[in-house]
Amino acid sequence: MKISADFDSGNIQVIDASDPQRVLLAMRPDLNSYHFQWFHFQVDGLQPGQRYGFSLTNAGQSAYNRAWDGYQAVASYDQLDWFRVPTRFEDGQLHFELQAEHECVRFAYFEPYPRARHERLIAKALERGAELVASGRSLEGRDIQLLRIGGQAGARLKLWIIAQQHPGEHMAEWFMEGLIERLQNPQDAEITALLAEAEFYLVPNMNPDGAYRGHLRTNHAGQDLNRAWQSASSERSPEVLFVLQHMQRLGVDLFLDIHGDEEIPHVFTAGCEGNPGYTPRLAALEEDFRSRLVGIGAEFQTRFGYPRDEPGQANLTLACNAVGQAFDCLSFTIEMPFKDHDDNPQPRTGWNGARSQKLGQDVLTVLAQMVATLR
Ligand code: GEM
Ligand code: ZN
Repeated sequence: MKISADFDSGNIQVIDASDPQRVLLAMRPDLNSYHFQWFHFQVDGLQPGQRYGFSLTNAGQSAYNRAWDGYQAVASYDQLDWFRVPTRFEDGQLHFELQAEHECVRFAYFEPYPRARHERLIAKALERGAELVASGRSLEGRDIQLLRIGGQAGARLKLWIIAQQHPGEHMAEWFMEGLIERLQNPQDAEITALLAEAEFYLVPNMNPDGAYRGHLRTNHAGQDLNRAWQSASSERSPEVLFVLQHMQRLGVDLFLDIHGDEEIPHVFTAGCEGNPGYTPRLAALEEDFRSRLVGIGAEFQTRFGYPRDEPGQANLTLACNAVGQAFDCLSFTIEMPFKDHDDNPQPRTGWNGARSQKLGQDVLTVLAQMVATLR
């Protein structure tokens, strides 16, 4: 049996692979940071029919160590169909097992969004008429594409959506893929009407270095990008600086920042209720967005989420709060689960890429309904 993680978004260290029933592994922390939770590795040389067991021995020390309860790891034989495998968290270790059906399998924390797929997503979007507004550079020199879709003469609003500031939150780029696919469908009447009023500024992946390196939360400098929106710098967070400069140049009428949550088994939003500039207008827009997303039958709910910030107590280093405050616009963090959306459990896959894509498309329906009210 051979275990490897030397590939895009790979992360694992082998401690002892001598017992195939209990292979001992550890997650590697983000470079220059103490965070870890993401894992992704390949096992070759399996014997079909045999049962294998794997233990992440440092799960109890991970960034969100309370998140393992109710969590099931994902596996795939072809890197297209990802399914959950029996998993339990016990004595600080995460144990999962597989009855092998093929000689080679991959395991991951969540269905990975590959960098190669990112390149195809960008190329296809450009072929279909998206414009590359600018390309930022990560610390390691990877491209951070800012796309514009729309841009029709009468489109008065600028709607911004960014994803995967936290590199282990791969559901975020799946969401973007679904959203871009729908935005570029010329047969979609709702989208045609929306694009007559608004143009979209999209950053499908904010943190390509972290994603490539198999990080959970930070970039190459160990910086959590979603804590850098008051202090963006070319040394530590050029990814954020790039987007902020274009926002200041172009303006923002709506902002969505797409994330995944390790712990909560639901899709939810976090808003700007703690911002000093929060107003009844913004509160009404938030309420309208949430109730419409529930109303159209999207996989979304409003009962579970983060505790609400007290008035004036928002952390303005977060993108959602910083942008909402600076541009006086509707601004949300959208959170999808690593586990499942328990309002609509799907045990074979849990929450996955396809459900994230669909959520991206459903959010567009709500934006189409609300576009006249955003500003
Ligand atoms: C988040 S986003 C937290 C938003 N919270 C409030 N109260 N507005 C983060 O950056 O920690 C969660 C995530 O990473 O997905
Ligand atoms: Zn996040």
